[in-house]
Amino acid sequence: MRLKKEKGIIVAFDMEDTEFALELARDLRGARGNFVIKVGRPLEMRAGIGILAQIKDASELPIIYDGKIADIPYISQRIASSAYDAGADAVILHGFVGSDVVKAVKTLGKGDVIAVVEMTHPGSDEFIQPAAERIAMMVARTGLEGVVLPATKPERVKNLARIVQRENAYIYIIAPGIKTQGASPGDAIVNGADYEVVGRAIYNAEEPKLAAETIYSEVMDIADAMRTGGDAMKVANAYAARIKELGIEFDYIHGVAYKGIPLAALVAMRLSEWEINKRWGYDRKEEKRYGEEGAIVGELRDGDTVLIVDDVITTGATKVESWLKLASMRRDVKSAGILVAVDREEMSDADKKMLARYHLSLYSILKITEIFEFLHNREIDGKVYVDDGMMHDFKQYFRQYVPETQC
Ligand code: 3DU
Repeated sequence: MRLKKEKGIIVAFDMEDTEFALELARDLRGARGNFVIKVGRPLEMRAGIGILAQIKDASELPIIYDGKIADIPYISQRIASSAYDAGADAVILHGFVGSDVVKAVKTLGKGDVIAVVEMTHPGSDEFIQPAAERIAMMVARTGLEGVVLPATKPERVKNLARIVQRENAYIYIIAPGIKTQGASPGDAIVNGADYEVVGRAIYNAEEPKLAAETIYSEVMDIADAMRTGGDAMKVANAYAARIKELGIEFDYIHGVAYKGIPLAALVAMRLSEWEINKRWGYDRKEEKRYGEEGAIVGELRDGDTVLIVDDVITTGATKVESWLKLASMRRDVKSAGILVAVDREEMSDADKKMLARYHLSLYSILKITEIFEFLHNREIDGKVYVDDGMMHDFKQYFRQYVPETQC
């Protein structure tokens, strides 16, 4: 079973409890979303390499053996060969060991080969990052099926994805570092990754299957809704209509990186068609030291009233961060509030107080409960997206994770 080049979640199985691993594998078999399982060394060392076949049988999903192989060609090839024989559909090796190792594993021809190009941890900047562009080029030229790039460094994902895909358009990109290591679901995918890797945020969750499905839906949200020009226009229409309906007054519309960026552009454009012609801009994630100044792109002026747009709101922390940046750039900047497509209704009282402290009123087009109620047992294009089972899971999730005051 080869991995397809498509969007999905790779669930990292780094737990040490074999029984729990098999239980989660069984659960993922029927989970809603596109999932792959990656077995790491902590589990393999406890359970033995036979765990690969057991997990594959239980889940019926593609299995990656993440041995992060980094030895001489002869030994690397033997490790990879054992993993394929044990049921792995793909193996992960380190790219920094060089092209002879990469080729030795590739010539086995027993399954996909995925190479680590750059890593998420700070130490990766010491030796690996300076060589990452060259590693990327080498692994893509060798014809490997996949590469690993760090989701915690979106600019690096963007640059390195461009390099590998210039050499090989079919190569898939997998990006770890989601949630526990700080990246948000979707950050890597909007920058060119195909799969995002999630470990602890799933297997340490109270309900791992539900956590996997929730993260999958977060990854797929607005990027998916805006896949074509026509769809993007519908989304922009909905934002612009809501702004008019609420009568929000503002001078400048700001898109929070990353998903807010196209939104700010599209909404500003749509509003201009209704003679509401405003300045707009967006976050620059990495500060530029020349040319256009610093942290944003766009013309923010002293005294501006700013409307912030983004796709969803969970805790509001990224919106506050964006606002503080804008407020520190110009004098007397005022807030017109935040407009999102979906309020996930997960904000705690402390989160709400934080928004109130900065006078950031929250507006949304839809609330998550409204979406589920609308979709419940409703057939759309021949498909029911929210059946009774899913509604039950959603309510359970809501009861468990959403602060009391909102239930
Ligand atoms: O942080 P998490 O628990 O979601 O696990 C991340 C997984 O991705 C874990 O299996 C780790 O070995 C792998 N990984 C990185 O975290 C960072 C890298 O640069 C490469 C792989």
